[in-house]
Amino acid sequence: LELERDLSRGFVDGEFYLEYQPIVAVENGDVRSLEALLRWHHPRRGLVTPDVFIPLAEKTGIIQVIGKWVVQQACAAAATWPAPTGVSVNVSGDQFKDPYFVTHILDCLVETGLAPERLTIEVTEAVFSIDIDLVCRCLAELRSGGVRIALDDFGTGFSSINNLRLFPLDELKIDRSFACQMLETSQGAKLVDLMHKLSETFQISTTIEGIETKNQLDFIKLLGIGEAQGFLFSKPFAAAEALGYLQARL
Ligand code: G
Ligand code: G
Ligand code: NA
Ligand code: MN
Repeated sequence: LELERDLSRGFVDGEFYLEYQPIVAVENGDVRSLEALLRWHHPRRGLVTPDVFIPLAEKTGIIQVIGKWVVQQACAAAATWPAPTGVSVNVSGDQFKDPYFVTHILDCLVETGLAPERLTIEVTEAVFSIDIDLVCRCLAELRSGGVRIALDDFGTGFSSINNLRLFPLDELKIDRSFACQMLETSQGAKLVDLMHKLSETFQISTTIEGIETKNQLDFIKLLGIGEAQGFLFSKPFAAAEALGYLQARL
């Protein structure tokens, strides 16, 4: 309850900030995008993670305001990065309820000069429990504006294969829990292969999260998975480090 009350004060006081984590091409390690990850430095509790505060921000409704800020910050940052490196932004289902959700994102692109194809909006399957028609319409509008759409945490929670058919998607992110199990059991490996094939069937590119070891990287290369994210490549880093990180890899 204390955290819930503190959200809006903390936001106004500038306690929220973004970190970025690379999404790389499996074949050559090229950085395709940096995923923006929201953090809250609480004055007494220290770092509060999004798993804790996003549900609270949804409950209080302040997610709308914070979510807008995240898109704005991420687009402004990415506009300073060497093209074609993109930025991936997580959005909460509640943000779709804002009638200006799509307009705001497209406006951010115009204002920052970021090419739309350099922005990826990440949604989880939870968004589909909001209002399927609304979400579908918004995603289609964003996509026709050139913005990419990724389905995050695939394979967990509300997963339905039908979502791949119903929603306009460019990227499927296999949840990191699958990367952990991948080399432990043959079923784990088969599941990852299957999800990747499913994604290919729908002409969607595959990203796997949570790659931590060289063995895991070798295995996903073998499967033909296009993109990956995880501690093997980089942990999330401060926004101020993003440009240097990218320039060092040119
Ligand atoms: O990086 P970390 O483990 O803290 O991320 C935890 C979860 O929080 C992830 O599922 C991530 O998608 C989500 N998340 C991170 N930043 C944002 C954000 O800006 N908005 C929303 N809605 N979710 C976010
Ligand atoms: O749900 P989402 O995929 O957006 O969550 C991103 C979260 O996963 C971040 O908190 C990030 O720190 C964490 N993460 C990223 N890469 C790895 C990894 O290789 N291993 C583990 N355990 N966590 C990771
Ligand atoms: Na994400
Ligand atoms: Mn995820």
